[in-house]
Amino acid sequence: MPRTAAATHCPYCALQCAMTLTPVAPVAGVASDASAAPVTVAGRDFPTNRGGLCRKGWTSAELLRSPGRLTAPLVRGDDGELHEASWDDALDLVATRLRGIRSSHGADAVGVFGGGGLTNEKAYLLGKFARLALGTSRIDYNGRYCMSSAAAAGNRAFGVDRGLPFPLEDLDDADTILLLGTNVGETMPPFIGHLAGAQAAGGLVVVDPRRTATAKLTDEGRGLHIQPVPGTDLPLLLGLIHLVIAERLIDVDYVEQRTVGFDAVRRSVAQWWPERVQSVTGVAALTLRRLARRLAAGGGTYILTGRGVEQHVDGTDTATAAINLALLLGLPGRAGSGYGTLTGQGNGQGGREHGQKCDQLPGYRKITDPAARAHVAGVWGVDPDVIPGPGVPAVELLHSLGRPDGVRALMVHGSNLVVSSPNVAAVREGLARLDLLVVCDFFLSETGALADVVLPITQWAEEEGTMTSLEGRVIRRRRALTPPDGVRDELWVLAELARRLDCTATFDTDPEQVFDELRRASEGGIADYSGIDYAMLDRGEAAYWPYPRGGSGTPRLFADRFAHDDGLARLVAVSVRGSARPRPGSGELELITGRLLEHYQSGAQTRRVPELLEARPEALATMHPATALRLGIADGALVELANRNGTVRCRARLSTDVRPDAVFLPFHYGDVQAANLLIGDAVDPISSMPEFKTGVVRVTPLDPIALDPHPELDVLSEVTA
Ligand SMILES: Nc1nc2c(c(=O)[nH]1)N[C@H]1C(S)=C(S)[C@@H](COP(=O)(O)OP(=O)(O)OC[C@H]3O[C@@H](n4cnc5c(=O)[nH]c(N)nc54)[C@H](O)[C@@H]3O)O[C@H]1N2
Ligand SMILES: Nc1nc2c(c(=O)[nH]1)N[C@H]1C(S)=C(S)[C@@H](COP(=O)(O)OP(=O)(O)OC[C@H]3O[C@@H](n4cnc5c(=O)[nH]c(N)nc54)[C@H](O)[C@@H]3O)O[C@H]1N2
Ligand code: SF4
Ligand SMILES: [Mo]
Repeated sequence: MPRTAAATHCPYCALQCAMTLTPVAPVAGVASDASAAPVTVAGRDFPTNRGGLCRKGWTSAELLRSPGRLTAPLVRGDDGELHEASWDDALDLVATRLRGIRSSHGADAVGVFGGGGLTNEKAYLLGKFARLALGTSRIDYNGRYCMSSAAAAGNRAFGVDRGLPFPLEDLDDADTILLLGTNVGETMPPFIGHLAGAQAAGGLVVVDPRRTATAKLTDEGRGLHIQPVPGTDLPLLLGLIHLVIAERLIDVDYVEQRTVGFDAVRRSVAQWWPERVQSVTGVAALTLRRLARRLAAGGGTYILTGRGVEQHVDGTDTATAAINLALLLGLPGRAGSGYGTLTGQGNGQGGREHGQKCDQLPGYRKITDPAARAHVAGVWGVDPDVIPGPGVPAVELLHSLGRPDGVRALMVHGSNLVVSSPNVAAVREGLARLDLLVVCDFFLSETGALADVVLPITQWAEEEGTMTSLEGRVIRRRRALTPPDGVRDELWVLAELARRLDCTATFDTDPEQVFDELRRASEGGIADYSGIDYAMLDRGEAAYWPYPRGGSGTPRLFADRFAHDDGLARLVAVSVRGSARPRPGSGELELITGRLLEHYQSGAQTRRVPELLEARPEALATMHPATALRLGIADGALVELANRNGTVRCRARLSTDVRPDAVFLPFHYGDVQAANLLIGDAVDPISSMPEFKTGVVRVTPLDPIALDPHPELDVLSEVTA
């Protein structure tokens, strides 16, 4: 085991806080606890986290020797149970079954579902594996649930999708920061250090239907919390655009010199005068006027979006409206001001650049572009015709599971999709219809538990690689310790399967070699990594893409031009579609889903950390006490949340932080507590983003006696035990 400390980054979110992992030396004569963390975690100074970590980061090492860690492949036997198997047997079985399914049903009968937590190397190799070893077009990933709307809006407006076109430190000096639908106080706690300047200037503005930890940062004159009706951010932003135009607050020179499309945008907001916006969003016209003037006051203004405004069927248009507002105020590319979106997953940025998206080749290239295909085919040493065409986005891929002409075998790398996908009841049925489900993971997640074969892999502290943070900065993940016997590196798993599938293309298993190949594949693309190498990252150089060979990268994009050929940004007129949002009927509440500080995503990892599970053992439906009183629900009572998609059973928590017309449910839990039982199949027509943040539910108290015996109560008592 390496005994020196490793300078690496957190396994979880896109802030990628820097940490140092130091192996724990065994103490002579003292028996060590096999499940104890084998490394200690310390925060490391870095511009984004400045030595800070959140509770998830501090406890991350506990997963390395967690009792539930998988250390041998699992194969489902004739008895219907999963049994340990050798690697050779498990991989031979997967390869044989994949070949059979492919020869009977065609290459597109095999699907791949990737993840934004994979290193750049894994994400790149997974895309190559799908296209060459499986020959399938059917690959997509969980970033579709996360960044797709913001990405679509950014590409459309700026010609490039780098979440933050400036370093986080730039926020420190801002007078005004508008946070739209993001709760960084819980989702990226060290981030809030960068809000202190705006708070001191009284200019932190948080738009969230809940009074979140982040909203509370605006208390005592440090800013403004706006609590709109959920799902009304688009009219809210159209109203702000109307106001900045009507009150002549726009930066006329900037709009003339750096953008196109102003007239259409002006016309499109004509109808959104403040009083009308007030009637739709519940936000007072006076507040809107104050906000418009504040945003235009100069002194440094930033507008940032998060999932709260993006995960709707009009998410791309809402992000576009936020960009339009920023462009009219002349913010993007101006020193000390800007627009950005906060990428979520650890490698949510790099994961959306190197080919696990159904329509994409490495370097953020379009799979339909003949020149892109020819370039990548050259790097891969294949004929361009061998590379399949575009596949289908995640929700459509999941709909096709086990259907005639659909996907019959699915490989999952980095997602617990039976908890985190919309309409999880239908996803469970789809997975049950499959001929083969293969899950690569370090724990038996809810999805893994349904698999035919589970392949155990190394965790972050046991592997080398690169991640691209929310700033578009490429950073090094470094190995701090030897993995347990029996687990394998994911690159090795892909290479071994490719070999067994007789794929003649190269599948390197050394991360640095894979990165070197990724660099060549990305060369000349939008996300060009060709000038970045491990040696410079190891020297501590800050590398932001695009970073062409022989050139350099920059933390600040757009200073002189945008990425469209003419260098101009596009103002794109968007409008409220009548049917975009279901409205609650009588007896119904707006459903808000989102995150808690202690849990990460589907909870597959954090529900296995004792301290985090203890802090947040079960899903709680949070509602206003007045609403609860009206519905006859006491604090802590069992409730049922139901709509036409499904039913969730959990306990209620009462808090005035939620609007009286809404109920908040975190999505970190499985079984009967899975929030996504309540989320339907609708997606944004441009990005295919599911509407995780839009829904209506009927909430009713459950009589515990009448319910007995009900299996879902066992689930609840198990987690609370
Ligand atoms: N603790 C923790 N941190 C995480 C993660 C995690 O699972 N747990 N996941 C990471 C990932 S992948 C992501 S994408 C990020 C997400 O980070 P955020 O975007 O900050 O997280 P969410 O909680 O999904 O949503 C943010 C807020 O949107 C609000 N919201 C809901 N509906 C609406 C609406 O209609 N309008 C507005 N304006 N707001 C609304 C919710 O009340 C919520 O407070 O977090 C990352 N960090
Ligand atoms: N209702 C509702 N649903 C949501 C959201 C919401 O706000 N509301 N948010 C959505 C968002 S933004 C996101 S990002 C998704 C995320 O939801 P998921 O896609 O389910 O993400 P995770 O829970 O992080 O699952 C990752 C799985 O992969 C494993 N894993 C981690 N690293 C690796 C690796 O390197 N290789 C492999 N093979 N496995 C690995 C983990 O152990 C875990 O089991 O959920 C979405 N679902
Ligand atoms: S904020 Fe994100 S990256 Fe930082 S410690 Fe927490 S989970 Fe890890
Ligand atoms: Mo995400």
